[in-house]
Amino acid sequence: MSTLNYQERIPNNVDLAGNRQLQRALEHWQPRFLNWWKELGPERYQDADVYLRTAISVDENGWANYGYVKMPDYRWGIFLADQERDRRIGFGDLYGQPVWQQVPAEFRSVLRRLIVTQGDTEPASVEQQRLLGLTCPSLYDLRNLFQVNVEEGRHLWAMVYLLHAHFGRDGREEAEELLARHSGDADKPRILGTFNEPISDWLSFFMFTYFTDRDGKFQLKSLAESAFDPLARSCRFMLTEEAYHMHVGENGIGRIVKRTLDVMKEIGSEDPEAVRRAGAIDLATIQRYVNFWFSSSLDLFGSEQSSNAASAFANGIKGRPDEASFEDHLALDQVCEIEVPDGAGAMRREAVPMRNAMNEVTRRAFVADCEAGFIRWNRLIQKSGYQARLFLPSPRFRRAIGAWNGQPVAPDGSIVAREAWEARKGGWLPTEADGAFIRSLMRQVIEPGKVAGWISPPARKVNHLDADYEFVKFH
Ligand code: BYC
Ligand code: FE
Ligand code: FE
Repeated sequence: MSTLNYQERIPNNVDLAGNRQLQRALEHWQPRFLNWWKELGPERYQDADVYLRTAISVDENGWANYGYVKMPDYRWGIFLADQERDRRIGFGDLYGQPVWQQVPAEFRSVLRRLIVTQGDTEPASVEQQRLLGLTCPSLYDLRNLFQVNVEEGRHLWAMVYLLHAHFGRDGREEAEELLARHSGDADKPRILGTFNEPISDWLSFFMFTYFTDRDGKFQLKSLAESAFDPLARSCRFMLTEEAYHMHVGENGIGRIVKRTLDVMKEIGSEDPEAVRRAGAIDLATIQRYVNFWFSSSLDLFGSEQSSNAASAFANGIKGRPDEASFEDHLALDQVCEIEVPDGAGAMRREAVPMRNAMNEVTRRAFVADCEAGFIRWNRLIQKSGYQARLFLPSPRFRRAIGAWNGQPVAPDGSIVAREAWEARKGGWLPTEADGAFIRSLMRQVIEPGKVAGWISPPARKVNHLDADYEFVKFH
């Protein structure tokens, strides 16, 4: 177990003190990060004391440290999972060779691009969520939001460390750019589509943490296999934080569903309008938000067929999630069957060399992982005696990247006429009216123990503390 050094300006377990030049570069970036945080991080609450968890070591028990912190004083730092002795490359053409502690010159630009793309999503999500505190449904949820936000801030630090430590001047410039692009900015948007979508309400926040943070999980799992060992170790530690973000999403959606079911019982009706009049979110609207965020998150995996992905795999740069669970780590003579539109309004199957289909392999692992929450939520619905079910739409629905980009596919996966798609999309995706209704529910509740009417009280505790604890103290 390695203990983190908290005495320094930048807490770390990478012996920053032993590398003065790197330390100076990061100390130069630190005030810029803080300026960005104060300007584009959580609105209004920079002064509040927030009951936050801070990692004090990189093993499982290192998370036990809770206390009140003002967010700008959070100990953001650089933590890598412990180094594995004699670690070997686990896949691709270089299988079995020792991993790299330095970046090989021939892979420099592709590694930089992956690290920048990963790094870009972290501050993007903080920007997307910056106004949510103003409409939090409870102090408990407000704390959870801020916990997610500071950890995404740390994920940015993780990638900036790699850029500074291993990519010289280019890396330092990229680190500046990570603070210069902004979510939704017309001139300098964030790199990936989903990270430019507004998250202006808490239903969207829970969908985002359920689906989009889960993309993070699978991308980090793929990068945790990388032959570039510092990247692999960085991602392994980030994954411990990611699990919590997805919990926030799963529990949040579960609490919304539970409240909706309670209201349906109370009023004796499943009618969406009646449910809305009673101040809860009807299941059909929840489904439309699922359809939106799931389809958007699927695009984050890239095209089904990608030569970028094939060469990243061949060269040991990016593996499959849980690479050890596969039998053949070379993936040379295998194919992957994918579905593509046949150009005549139907679907056909195509066999793609496995290495070129790595994005699809990762996406399928993601889709399977998304199911767990639905089983739980549908059990709640079933137990309440209702027939309705929430479901994942077809992965071909509303895609903007890959073979199905722009194809008129219904949530059940069938290809429909374009006019039919346009005519029916209001039943499949959140409408303006849905957005206005959801926003009308978003009123801030900050009395300890109180919860807004559209979501049921939390069933889980924070560090053994009940839901009426004063998780955030205002000044
Ligand atoms: N939007 O060959 P292709 C997280 C680009 S989430 C816009 O199929 P490739 C988090 C692509 O870049 C995890 N552009 O793609 C969650 C490429 O551009 P170039 C984030 C897109 O290279 C919540 C072109 O299209 N981490 O951590 O195989 C809160 C051709 O595509 C999109 C990563 O993404 C899109 N959706 O793979 C906070 C890991 N999709 O080269 C944080 C790092 C693709 O033609 N990134 N394009 O200019 C990667 O591994 C890869 O870059 C991708 C795409 C998986 C994104
Ligand atoms: Fe993250
Ligand atoms: Fe996350």
